[in-house]
Amino acid sequence: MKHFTSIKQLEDLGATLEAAKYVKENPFADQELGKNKTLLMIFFNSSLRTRLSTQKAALNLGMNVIVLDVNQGAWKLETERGVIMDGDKPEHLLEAIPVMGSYCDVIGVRAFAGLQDRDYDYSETIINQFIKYSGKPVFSMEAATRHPLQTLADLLTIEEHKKTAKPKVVLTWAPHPKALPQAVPNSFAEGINMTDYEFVITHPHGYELDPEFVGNAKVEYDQRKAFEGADFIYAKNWSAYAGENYGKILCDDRDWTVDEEKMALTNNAFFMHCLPVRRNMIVTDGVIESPQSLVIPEAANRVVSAQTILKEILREL
Ligand code: AN0
Ligand code: CP
Repeated sequence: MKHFTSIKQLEDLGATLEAAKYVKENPFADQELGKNKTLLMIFFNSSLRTRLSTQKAALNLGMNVIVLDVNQGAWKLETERGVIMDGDKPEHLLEAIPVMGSYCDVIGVRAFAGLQDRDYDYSETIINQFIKYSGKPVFSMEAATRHPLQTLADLLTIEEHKKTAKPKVVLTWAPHPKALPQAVPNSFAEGINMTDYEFVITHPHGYELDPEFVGNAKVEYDQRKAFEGADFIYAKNWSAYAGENYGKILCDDRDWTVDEEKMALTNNAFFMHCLPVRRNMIVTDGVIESPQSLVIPEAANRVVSAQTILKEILREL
């Protein structure tokens, strides 16, 4: 594997999940693989889990790790080509990228959608520039449209907890005070559509995701109806994708918070969320603290997903 920006790049999802299970049971089996190799992790946005779990995964593989927070301590970077740089940004990404590439063997990039310009975000301008100009393998630590390391951890978590071969998985929109990208729900939908699980997406009118990611999922606008018989509830907020409303919050519908009453409609479903989560907006204290909540093992699986992908990348260096 050269670059990893989408779960769809996995040739055989089943084989990758098996590889992930091996990594989980044998975290230090490949310590020679990353010896004298350097991972550079570049953050344009904040992170807790991705930062720590990817670093831990690289250390498990014997790699050295450098972390750069672009907005704290580095020169402010211009990202648009053709701009006359007379403003507050002293350096262009087009120099910074090959320079950063010269200091490492593998690059991880976190660059969220700006939510201002859909075409700019959905063409993945920033991570694609890293792929084009760094000369090194690049993987996404959440880019504008996808969060594939999260998705791989989510798929592994479902695989580990499912009680039937084809569980009913429900992706539900939930309220949040700030506009958030569609990357996590897009990527989750992309991943679930690679399985044969029953898949339902539920959200208020206006929050339809890009049809490319929705695929054959059933879209149900009645959240309670969607929850009926569900085995997994995957909650996430996202801002609007469609047309003029791109990046906007259309409603602050607190009726969509995942609570005990709605979970009672499910088949004793597990609750999942990628974190960070706003309690009593997205999900009640009672649901996230219940025995059915998988948020902690799901986050722990982020080490496993990062290590599985890094291993693949290192093998081809
Ligand atoms: C981000 C998002 O929704 O994309 C990161 C989630 C992993 N969440 C926030 O900014 C709160
Ligand atoms: N789930 C996730 O990616 O969390 P962070 O934003 O804390 O990295």
